[in-house]
Amino acid sequence: MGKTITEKLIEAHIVSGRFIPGTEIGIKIDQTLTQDATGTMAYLQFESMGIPRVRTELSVSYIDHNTTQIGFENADDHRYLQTVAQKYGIYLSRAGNGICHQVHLECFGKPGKTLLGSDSHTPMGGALGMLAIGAGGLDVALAMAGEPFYLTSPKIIKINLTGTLPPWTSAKDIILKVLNIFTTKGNVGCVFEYGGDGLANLSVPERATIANMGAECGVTTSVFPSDEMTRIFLKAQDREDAWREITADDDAKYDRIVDINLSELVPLTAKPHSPDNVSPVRDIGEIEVNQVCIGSCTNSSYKDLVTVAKILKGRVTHPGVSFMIAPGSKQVLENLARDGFLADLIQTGARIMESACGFCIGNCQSPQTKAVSLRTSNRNFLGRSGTLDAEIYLVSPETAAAAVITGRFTNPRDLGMHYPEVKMPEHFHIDDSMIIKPEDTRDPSAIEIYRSPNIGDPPVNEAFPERIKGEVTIKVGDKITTDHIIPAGKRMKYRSNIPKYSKYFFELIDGHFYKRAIKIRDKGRHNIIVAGLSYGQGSSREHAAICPMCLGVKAVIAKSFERIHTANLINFGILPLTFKDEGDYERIHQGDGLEIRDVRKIIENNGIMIVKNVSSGISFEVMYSLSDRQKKILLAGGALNLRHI
Ligand code: MIC
Ligand code: SF4
Repeated sequence: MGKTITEKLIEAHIVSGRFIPGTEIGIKIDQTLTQDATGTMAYLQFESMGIPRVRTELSVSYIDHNTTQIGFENADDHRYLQTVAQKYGIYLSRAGNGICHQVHLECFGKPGKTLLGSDSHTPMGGALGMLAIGAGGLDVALAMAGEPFYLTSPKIIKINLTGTLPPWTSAKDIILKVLNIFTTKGNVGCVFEYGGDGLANLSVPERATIANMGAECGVTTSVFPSDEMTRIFLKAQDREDAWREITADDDAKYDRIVDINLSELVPLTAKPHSPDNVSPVRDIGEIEVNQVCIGSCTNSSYKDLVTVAKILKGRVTHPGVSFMIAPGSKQVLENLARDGFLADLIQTGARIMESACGFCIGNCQSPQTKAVSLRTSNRNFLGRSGTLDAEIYLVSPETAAAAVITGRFTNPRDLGMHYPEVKMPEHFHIDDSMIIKPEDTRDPSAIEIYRSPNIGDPPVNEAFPERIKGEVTIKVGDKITTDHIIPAGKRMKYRSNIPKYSKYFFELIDGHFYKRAIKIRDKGRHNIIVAGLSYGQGSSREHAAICPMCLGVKAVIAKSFERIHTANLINFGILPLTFKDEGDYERIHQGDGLEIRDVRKIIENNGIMIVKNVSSGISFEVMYSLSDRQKKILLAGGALNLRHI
């Protein structure tokens, strides 16, 4: 029987288990990436493993998230990361060189390879025919130590693209259509594999926007074939030798096939506060726009920004709009400058920002009170911009540019212009001098790792208790994202300082959570979180599991969980449980006392788990899904504990 691309990639890397959807397999990881906000913890964990040099084909440490540098913390973290990279044989992409996913695509991605990254948008590498997966920092540290990465054999959904994009629509509209179909919940354990005639006109950067935002649907990853378009892109990057063809067999079998006719697409937007809240732009009405931000890892490629420059040439930014551009990488910025487009953007009044995450993670450029902000980024979760009552809409670069001119939400088709034709250059100007290579360091053993007061040791947990006895510290609803759980933005500089960062746990939902949790923990009782559907959407940040570990959280009971967050909870010794009867969610309240007896024994023997609500007297059954490997990790109190036993 023929094979899908996903099966081919997995089978070439499988080291344990068998590819049967729903069962756990281990795969060999060829490449890893980290970014600074998740990287410091990942490298502290790697250091604690006592391995002299990374055991991957390639590992890259990017500095792109915490580059605002208010206070000493970010700069100290950067220095730490640089010395770690030099000591352990890791490439370091310096601050200013660009956003990890864009730079990885340009400089390192290779068709057919596996890539594990401590960032949820790592699947962007799928645009090159890689199996690129996002994970918590500890899983990436383990991969750097040469250990396999474990995942559930996925179901494979083919997204069959036909037709051609009409003028004024682009890759963002394709992925917003996908989000409209699949939503942000219910896709755990699936891979999106793209195919169909519609691919013929989609360049790698366009595919990258689509693969990147598959993360919003919660899929394990998204995969594109490695075809002629891939070869053209790699050649333009002076890396044609990295190319090899990878396509699905004609008779490959998929779990589901969904057709999207590109010719029928119209400009789309995701309204506040979820990427799946999708509407045609024409249905929004001409509401006033206060801010436009173009960039992030999703739409910051050369083609995106040249399209914007051509739409805006000779125009002036509307007086009601603050207009930002953050090019995805130094390469993009430099090529825009050399080809004259940067001058056009500057003339328009664009505020040119560093090639970094910046506004996307709420690190800067928070909009005004109750602002309407149009962004080409991938997430519009409540509060992520740094302004709690701002209304963030996700749009294509074309729709963003239209609002820069008119100051209102505008269907770009109504601008009355010809749609600018933009071709990708046959060769980019390439200068990778902002990447420090392992071979640049003569004597790695002589490198002394830089440590600062903001960088602690990786926190340690105790073994999992015999029984859970504690309180529902908080009860939250559906689609709680990791941005709700532990905010980034101005708090992100404490990523290397867990005791400090933990103070902001659930800050956006309940400012008193921390004090309550400490009180319960200090009474020798456990904290328990109760949640609705799709708990832990969004980011891969393992701090959403490390901080609660330090606050004495032992279990999260939810209607359902997202993939990366589940793995992170287990890695830090917190038990993810789901309601057997979702109706029990209604019968449980914040402050209720809960008890699970013999919890270790039940897990060891695959027994039925009953939670006793001591406050109401009601008992209910919960489910857990743990492989033997995960049971060992959990019972040891986390993956690092298990390694050190
Ligand atoms: C994000 O887009 O939310 C982030 C910031 O890139 C995160 C990683 C992090 O929290 O550091 C992600 O996507 O995993
Ligand atoms: Fe950075 Fe935003 Fe991309 Fe996350 S989504 S990696 S914060 S640009």
